[in-house]
Amino acid sequence: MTLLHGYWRSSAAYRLRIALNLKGLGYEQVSVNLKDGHQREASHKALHPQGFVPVLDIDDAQLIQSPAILEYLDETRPEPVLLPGDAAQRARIRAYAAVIGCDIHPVQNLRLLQYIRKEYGQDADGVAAWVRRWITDGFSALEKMAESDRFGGSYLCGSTPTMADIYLVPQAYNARRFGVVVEDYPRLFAADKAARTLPAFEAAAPENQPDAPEDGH
Ligand SMILES: N[C@@H](CCC(=O)N[C@@H](CS)C(=O)NCC(=O)O)C(=O)O
Repeated sequence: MTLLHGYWRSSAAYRLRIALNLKGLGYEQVSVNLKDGHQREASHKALHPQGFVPVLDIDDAQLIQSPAILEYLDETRPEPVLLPGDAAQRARIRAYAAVIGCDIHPVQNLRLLQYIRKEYGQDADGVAAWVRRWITDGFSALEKMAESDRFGGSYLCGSTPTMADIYLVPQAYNARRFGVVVEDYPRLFAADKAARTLPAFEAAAPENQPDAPEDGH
């Protein structure tokens, strides 16, 4: 049985839910309540030394780090492929993923936001302004990349959903959560919308997870 240790609102876990759904892989979810700090408990750190989600328990291995896990899934279950096309297209898809996964997402991680709040005396508005600052910066670059892309299609980097969309959709969810107007980035907005109509993305949405609270917070 494949087990996903995640959290309804974790965008890195959201990426894996989308990929598992796209590939038609069944899995059960173990909720690690980030809000209550369960990620820092010794039992979870035994699985993930950084105290993060997700962890994917699959094929008798416990895998960490969503970029590594997505590549693992694509290597072991190649259909449908998440990194399609020639080397140039695959490099472009990885570039979209890296802008989000390396440059936007890490500066809005929960532990960082908690640190800013505590050590730099920021309230919820100050923290949200910080998050918006870095999402808008990254989204402006992504929008320019999408404008100049030769790979076309309804999705972010081509005519099929790829790893680029797997990173975009959770990041766009977070953007909306913190008050970024995603419509200001027309290509990103269109790609996010197109991907979210697919059942694999819809089923992976935070509000559709078993551990999502009824009030959505
Ligand atoms: N690079 C890691 C990032 C994982 C990550 O940032 N996870 C967040 C949730 S999206 C987390 O567990 N945060 C816990 C915390 O900040 O205390 C990955 O892609 O797996």
